[in-house]
Amino acid sequence: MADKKAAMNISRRKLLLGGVGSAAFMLGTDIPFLKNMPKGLLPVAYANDDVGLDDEALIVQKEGLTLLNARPINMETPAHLLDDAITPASRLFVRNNGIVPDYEEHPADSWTITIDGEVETPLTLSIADLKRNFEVVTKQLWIECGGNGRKFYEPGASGNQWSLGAIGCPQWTGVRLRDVLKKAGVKDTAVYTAHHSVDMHLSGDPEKAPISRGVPIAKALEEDSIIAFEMNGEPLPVLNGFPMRLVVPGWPGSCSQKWLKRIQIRDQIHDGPKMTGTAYRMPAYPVSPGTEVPKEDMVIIHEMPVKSLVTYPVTGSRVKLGEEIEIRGHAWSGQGDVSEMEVSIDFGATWQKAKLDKPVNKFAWQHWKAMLTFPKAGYYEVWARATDHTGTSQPSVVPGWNPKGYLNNMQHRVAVFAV
Ligand SMILES: Nc1nc2c(c(=O)[nH]1)N[C@H]1C(S)=C(S)[C@@H](COP(=O)(O)O)O[C@H]1N2
Ligand SMILES: [Mo]
Repeated sequence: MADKKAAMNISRRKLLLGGVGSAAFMLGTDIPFLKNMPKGLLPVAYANDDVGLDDEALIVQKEGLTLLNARPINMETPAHLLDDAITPASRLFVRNNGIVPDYEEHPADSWTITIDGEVETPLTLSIADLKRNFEVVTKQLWIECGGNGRKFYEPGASGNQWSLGAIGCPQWTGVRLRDVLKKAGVKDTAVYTAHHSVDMHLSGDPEKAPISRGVPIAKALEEDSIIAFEMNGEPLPVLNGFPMRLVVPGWPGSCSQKWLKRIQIRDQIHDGPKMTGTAYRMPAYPVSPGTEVPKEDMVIIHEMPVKSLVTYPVTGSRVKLGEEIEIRGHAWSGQGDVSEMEVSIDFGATWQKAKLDKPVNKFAWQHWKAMLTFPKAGYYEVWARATDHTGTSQPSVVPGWNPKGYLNNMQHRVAVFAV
């Protein structure tokens, strides 16, 4: 607790250095009597047990995101704020299971990761070692939480009530996970990776990890996954894994361990926290809503399903009757490329093809746009539907119910009023 207090004092200082103007910014609203506020007074709104001041300082770096939970910090991005081709750091969602490590205690230049377990030569590597010994690559890779869309399941599932915004596609710089594993020499006995970090369990118990997941060794050895130390050309944001994280594209975001310290190669399927029970698992067969599925029938999620977003216009927009407007967004699939994008303004009765770009690299989301005119004044919904190269499309209703509310890839609908 003493540590926590110290951390709070540090950020209190930081906040005060920023002045009262920044306090108003941090509150997310104007302070009408700002001129009367004594210099150095800390707004009482911060006297909140749920959010440490340090956390507040991190949360405001994500301006415009919706805070779903403050402990642990979970924030999603409204769809219209995902309009950029490359997601800015400030707009990438945050999904934490535990307490964010104290970044002042973990400077990037002394941080190392260890590769051990079923390998010939265990390795311990700093960022400088990674840069020196391996090819540095930059790729745009989307990352989506397995629970994105959970909110729309009936009956509801426990967990963060993500709507649409637990997705983003920044540009990552790092080294290929494959190259590092090859250097360590993966033994024939290798079955699964196990990812370990330094974020603390909410209970504060240092023996417990909030999350430690992994992937089959074959997935880890594909060329797409990277150990990243930069996002959009800058050090990783603290909330997104500073100073090093995994990015394992195409699979649930939970495979992309943040604040990465160790990759252990195991001779069995990893059984760390959030690998067992119902976590990140789906029923092996379709079940009716509300069913209690036996644990042994729950299987680990691999690829994320095909999905898309409308990022412009924002839902509820008014458009001038007879005027042509551009509708646009992004599409992605854990199966690889999206091959077709369509939009409908008549509740799915007819569909119009959108122009769809190729991805800049595998597992980058693809931009799409369509020009639309509305025939009469009134209320419309624009529905967007992506189809991936396997011929699989997004459903127009919530797909198969499951106990934890994963993999909802229902079509995104935005309301438009033609006036
Ligand atoms: N160490 C650690 N890594 C983690 C998590 C976490 O809580 N701790 N959350 C995981 C989950 S569930 C997701 S969806 C992604 C989210 O990445 P982001 O917060 O950078 O968007 O990080 C993953 N990596
Ligand atoms: Mo997640």
